[in-house]
Amino acid sequence: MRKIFIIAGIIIIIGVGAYLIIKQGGFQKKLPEKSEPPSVKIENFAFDPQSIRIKAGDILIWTNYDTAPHKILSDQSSATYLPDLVSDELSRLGQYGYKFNQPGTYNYYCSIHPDMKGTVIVE
Ligand SMILES: [Cu+2]
Repeated sequence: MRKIFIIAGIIIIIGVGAYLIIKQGGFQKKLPEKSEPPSVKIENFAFDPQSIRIKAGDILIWTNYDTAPHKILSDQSSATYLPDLVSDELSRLGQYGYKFNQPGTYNYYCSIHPDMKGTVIVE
């Protein structure tokens, strides 16, 4: 008879312990945050965000959501002109990626619509 109480006690303790662990999310392994590459949307003839902050070594991805084509070009009049930052004409859903290696502030624009301007701040 005594054995039954001991076994019942053990079962209750295990049950309560398991409940507390589950409640605290002990069994839910937190997945590391997905590190999506930084990205800029081209939409309605504008860069969104217009100014983006990234880390040195990051690859920034531009995606064109307009039906009109856009072409990304580094600002030649800027002290931080990047001669190799130049995309093809991006058609709808076309993408361009550029790896920023050096910290600094980089201005770019769309060579088809020069009023479209954007800034990349590399930290
Ligand atoms: Cu454009």
